[in-house]
Amino acid sequence: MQKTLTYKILENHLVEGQLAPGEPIGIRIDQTLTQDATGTTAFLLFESMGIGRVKTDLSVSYVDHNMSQFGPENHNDHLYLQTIAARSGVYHSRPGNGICHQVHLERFGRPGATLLGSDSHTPTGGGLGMLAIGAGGLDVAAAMGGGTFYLTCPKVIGVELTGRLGDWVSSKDVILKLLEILSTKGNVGCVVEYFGPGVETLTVPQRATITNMGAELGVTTSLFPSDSMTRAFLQAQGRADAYQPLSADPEPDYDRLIKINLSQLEPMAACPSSPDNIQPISAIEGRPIAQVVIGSCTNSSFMDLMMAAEVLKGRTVEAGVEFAVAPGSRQVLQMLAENGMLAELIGAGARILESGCGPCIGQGFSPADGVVTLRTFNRNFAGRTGTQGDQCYLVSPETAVASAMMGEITDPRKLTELIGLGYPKIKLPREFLIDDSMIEVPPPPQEAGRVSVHRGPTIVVPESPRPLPNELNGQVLLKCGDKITTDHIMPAGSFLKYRSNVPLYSKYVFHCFNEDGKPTFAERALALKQKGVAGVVVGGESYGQGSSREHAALCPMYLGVRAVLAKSIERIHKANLINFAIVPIEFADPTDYDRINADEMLQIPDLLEAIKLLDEVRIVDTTGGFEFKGVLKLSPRDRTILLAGGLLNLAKKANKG
Ligand code: MIC
Ligand code: SF4
Repeated sequence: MQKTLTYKILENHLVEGQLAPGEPIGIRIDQTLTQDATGTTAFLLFESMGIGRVKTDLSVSYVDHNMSQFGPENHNDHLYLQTIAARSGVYHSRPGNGICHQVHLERFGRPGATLLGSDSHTPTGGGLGMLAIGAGGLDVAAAMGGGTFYLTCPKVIGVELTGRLGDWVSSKDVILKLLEILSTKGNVGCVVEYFGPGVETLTVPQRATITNMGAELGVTTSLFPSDSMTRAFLQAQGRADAYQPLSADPEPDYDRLIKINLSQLEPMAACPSSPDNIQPISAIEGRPIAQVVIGSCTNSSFMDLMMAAEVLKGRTVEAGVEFAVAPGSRQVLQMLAENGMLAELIGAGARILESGCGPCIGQGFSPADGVVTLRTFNRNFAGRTGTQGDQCYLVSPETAVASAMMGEITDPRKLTELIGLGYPKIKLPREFLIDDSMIEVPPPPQEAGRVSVHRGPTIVVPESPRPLPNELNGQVLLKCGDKITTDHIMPAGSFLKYRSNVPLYSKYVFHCFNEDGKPTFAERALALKQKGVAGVVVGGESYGQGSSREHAALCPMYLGVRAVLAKSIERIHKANLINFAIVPIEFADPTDYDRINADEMLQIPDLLEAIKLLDEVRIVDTTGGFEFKGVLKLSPRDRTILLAGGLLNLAKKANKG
C-alpha cells in the first residue's frame, strides 16, 4: 500500500490502536513544547500528577506570551517556570529569546519526530517534516511524563503544489488560499499534507508560515516533506545531524486532493473578523489604514523582516500609519542588528517590539476605534486586538509593508510601478547566527533535586473536577451561536496575566457576553453551583475553535459547568473539556438547537450509563417540556477519563495503583 508521510510517522510512533481513519490511536511523543500562558498551569498539573522528571527525548518551556509585566503576576510565572523546568529536566527559553514556535523550529525541531505543544500553532514544526500537534496543557503534561498521546487517526488531505510563487506573492497567500477553499469549519480529524513540484521552491520558513496558519483550518496538523530545503535550513542552523529525508510514497491514497498552482496565486487578506473571510487584495485595495504590525509566529522570520527592511531602505512609512515590527526570535533580531537592516527599519519609522507574541495576543498595540489595522498574524477574531469592534486584516509581510508605505491597503505588486522597486527576494542565509545563551539547559537529576521552586503568591494550584453525577440537572447558562472561539470563552489581552490563578481568571469566562448592570456569566454560574445545579453551555457549529488554552475548560469547570451541548465541537477544545470532566455533547438533530433557550432547565437522566456504553444520550428540556437526543462522540479512553472525573483524577489513580 502506498503511504502518506503522515501515516509513515504515525506508524513509527504507534503505541495503541489501528492506523485507519477515525479509529482512536495512541502515539509516543518525542518532544514537548509549552509556553508561559498555558505552561504555568501545565506544570502545576504536571506536579499534581507526581511525575517528577520528564521522560521525553526533549521538553522545552518557553516564555513568550506574558511579557508585559504590569504587576507581579508575569514575573512570578517566569520564575516559577524557570525553576520548575530546572527541577523537572526541561529546557527553558527565557523571556526575550523569542516565540516558542519560531525558536523551536530554529533550534530543536527534527524531521520525522513527534512534537506535542500546549499551543494550537505547534503545527509550525510541520514545516520541518515533523508531526507537530497542539493540545491542552494537561495532555502535554501527561506526555512530558512519558504518557501516550491519544488522538483520532486522521484522514489526510493532500495539497499538491505546482509552479512557483510570483514576485511579491508570499507563502502567506498559499495558506490564505487554502483557508478560502476549506474554511475554518468541518476539517476536524484531518491532516493536511503538502506534496508536488512546488514544494521544493519553498524554504523552511515559508513552509512554516503555511503549517502555522494551518491551525486555523481546525485540522490536527499540517506537514511538509523533509528534503534538500530542510537540509539547507538545518545546516544553516548548525544542526545538519537532525536531517533525514522523508516523503510520502509516490502515489499515496489521499482522502481528498486539492491542487494549488503557486504561479497563479495573488496577494490576499483574511478580512474582519475570521481567518477564512478571504478576499484578494485587488478587491479591497485603497482602504485607508492606521496601523500595520509585522510579527507573530506566522510571519516574523529573518527572511520576512529582511524583505520588509529592503523595501523600506531609505524610505519612511506614511505619517498616518503606526508601524510596528516584532521579530520572531532573538536570533532574527540579532541578525538584523548585526547586518544593519534593523537600522533601516528604525529609520523608516518602525517601532521595534520585543521578540514575543505581543500584539498578537492583545498585549498592547491595540488599534484606535473604527480604524483598519493590518497584521501579518494568523488570527483576527473579533476583539483579539484588545479593541472592541476592531477591523483587523491578516496579510503577508509584502502586503503589510507596501500598505504601510502607501497609507492604504496596497497590492504589493504595484510597488514596482509606484516607486520603481523590484521585489527584494531574500535567500535563505547560509548560516544563521547561533547563540543559545538564553536557553537554559536543565541540570542532571542529582542536582535538579536541589533546585528550589519559586512559587509567587499569584500562582494558585488549580482544583480537580468533582465526579460527574448519574443524573445531571442543569441550567442553560448561555446560548451562543456558531464559531465560538476560545477567545470568546476565555479572553486573553489584559486578563492574560491571571492564567495561573483560576479562581480569579474564572471571573472573566464569557466576558464578551456580559452586559452592564446584569450579573456576569461567572456570577450566575457560581450561584447555580452553590445550589448544586450544573451549568450547561449551548453552542452552534465549531464551538471552541482557535487556541489550545485549557482555561476555556478549566475555568468553566471551576464555575460548575458540566456539559457543553453544541452542533459541533473543535478537536483541542473537546479534549480539554473531557480532561476537565465537562461532557461534550453534539445535537443529534441540529434543529433542536433552535428549540432550546437560555435559562431553561435540562435533565440528563442516565448520564454515566450513557458515557459508559452508548453513543447517544437522552436530554429532557424540563422547562420547554420536550425531549431530544444528544450524540456522544467519545473514544474508549474519553469515556474512561470522564468516568474518572477528568484526566488529573485518572492520572492520580494510576500513579497510586
Ligand atoms: C493564541 O494564539 O491564541 C495562543 C495565545 O497562542 C493560544 C494559547 C493560549 O491561549 O495561551 C493558542 O494558540 O493555543
Ligand atoms: Fe503567540 Fe500569536 Fe503565535 Fe499564539 S498565534 S503563539 S499568541 S504569536
